[in-house]
Amino acid sequence: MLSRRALLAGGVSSLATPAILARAENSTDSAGAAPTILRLERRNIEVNGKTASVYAIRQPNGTFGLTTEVGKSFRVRVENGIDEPSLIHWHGLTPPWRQDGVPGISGPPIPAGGSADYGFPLRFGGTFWMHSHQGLQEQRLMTAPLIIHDQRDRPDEREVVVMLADFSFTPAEQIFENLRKSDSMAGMAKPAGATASMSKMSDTKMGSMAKPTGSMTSTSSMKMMAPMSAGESGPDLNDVKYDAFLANFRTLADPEIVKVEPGGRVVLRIINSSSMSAFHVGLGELDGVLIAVDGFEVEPIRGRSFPAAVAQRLDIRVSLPPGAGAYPVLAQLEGERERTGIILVAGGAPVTQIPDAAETPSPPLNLDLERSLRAKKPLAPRKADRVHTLNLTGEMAGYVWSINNVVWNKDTPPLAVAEGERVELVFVNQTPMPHPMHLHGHEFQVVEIDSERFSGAVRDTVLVTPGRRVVVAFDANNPGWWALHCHLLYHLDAGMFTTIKYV
Ligand SMILES: [Cu+2]
Repeated sequence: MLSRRALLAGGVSSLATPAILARAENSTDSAGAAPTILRLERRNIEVNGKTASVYAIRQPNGTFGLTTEVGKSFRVRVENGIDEPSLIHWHGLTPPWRQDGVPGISGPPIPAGGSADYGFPLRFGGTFWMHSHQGLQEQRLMTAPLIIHDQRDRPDEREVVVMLADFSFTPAEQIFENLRKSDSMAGMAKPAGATASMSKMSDTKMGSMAKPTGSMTSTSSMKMMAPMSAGESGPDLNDVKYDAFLANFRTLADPEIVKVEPGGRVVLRIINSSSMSAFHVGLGELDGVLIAVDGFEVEPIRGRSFPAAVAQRLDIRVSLPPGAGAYPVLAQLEGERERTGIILVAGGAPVTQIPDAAETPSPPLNLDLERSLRAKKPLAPRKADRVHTLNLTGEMAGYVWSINNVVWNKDTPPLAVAEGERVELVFVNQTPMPHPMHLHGHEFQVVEIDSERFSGAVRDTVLVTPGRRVVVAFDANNPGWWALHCHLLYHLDAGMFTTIKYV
C-alpha cells in the first residue's frame, strides 16, 4: 500500500537542492556536528472516526519535535516539506533574534521546498515547544515538543510529555472568517447570501460580541448562539467551538496509554499547544507536585489540578502507588465539560473508557495559582528602568483585537527598550476575554497582580484575565526585534500583537 506518508517521505527526500538560508549564527560548540533535521510535513490523523490532514514537525526517524540537553548547542535544520511557506518559532528559548522564527520580524519564512539552519547555545533546560508562526498553521497542528534536559532530571523518574491541542475539521481560515463575521450575526441583519455561512456558524461560538440582544428574534438565530457557560457576569471563553481536544494527537476515545512502573516516579511535562483553549489539568487520585512552569523552577506546589493557559507548560511530579493501577491525566476545557488526556498504566491494570466530557463544567481559569507561585531563581531585585503599559483592548464588532487600541501592522512603532535595562510590562485587560501574553526572546518574572507585589514565577507566557492588571519584569539582555503578543491564535492574527526593539 502506498500510504500518504510514503508519498510525503518521497516528496521531502526529493528536495535534493534545498535553498539553504544561512540563518545560523556562530555557536559555541562543535561547528562540525550534524544538525538535527526537523521536517515540516503533512500527515493524516484520525479524529472522531474521520481522517484529518494536519501538519507535523518530525525528525526523519519519526520523532516529533526535539529532545536535547542544556550545555549543548541548539543545532537544527528545518526542511519545509509542505506546499506553502512556513517558519518555526522555538517557544520559550532565547535565540539570537534572527533565529526566533517570526515571519517578517526575525526573518523571511522558509519557502516550500526550502530549509533553514539554526545554531545557538541553550542557556537553560526545561519544557518548551515549537510551533509555526506563519499564518494559521498552528491550528493545523504545526506544533511539537521541545524538551531540554538538565540537572533537575532524575534518572529514576519517567518523563511523560503530554501535548494538548484543540482540533476542528473546519479550516482555520474559515474559523477566522466566521469570527470576523460574528458582529453581523449579532446584529441579526442577515447578510445577503449568508445561508452557507449560517450553517458554518455552528463552528464558532459567539462571545460577548454576539450576545443575544433585544433585536434578535429568530429562533434559528438563537440556536447558533451557544450559551454562556460562565454566566452573563463571567468572562467570555472559547470563541471557537472545536470538534475535539487532543492529547498527543489523540482523543479519549482512543487515548495514549503510557506504561509506568508500580510505585514509580513520573514527571509530567504538560504542554498546552492549543490555538485557543485553556485547560484544567487533573491528576485524579494522584497527588502531584508542580515543580516548574514554562520550563522554570518554582517552589513546589502540591495539588491535583493545575491550570494551563494557551502556550503555557507545567512540569508535575507524581509518585505512583505500589501495585497495579490505571491513572488518567485529564485536561478539561475551561468553562466547559469537554476533556482530553492520557492514561498512565502500572502493572498491567485494566483500562476503562473515559467519557470525553466531564459531568460538570469547569470554572474559568483564574490567577489564584499564579499569585501563589514563587520563582526558585527570581530575577535579581532591581528597580525598573522603564515601564510600558499595555492595555489589552478589542473592538467586539468584527473581531478586532489590539494593544493600546492599536491593531498591529508592520508600521506600528516598536516599544522602546535599551540594552541592559530592567523593563516592566504592565498588562491591563480591558476586554471580557482572558489573554495569555507571550514575550519572545526573554524569560520574564511575574512581579505584581492587581497592585500586590511578589516574587512570582519566571516564565514566558502569563495569563491576564478580564479586568486584571498583571506586571512582569525582564532584563533586556538579548538585543533584537521581538514579538510580544496574545497567544490566542485568532487574537494574535487579528492584531493583539506588538514588538520590542533594541538592536
Ligand atoms: Cu487574546
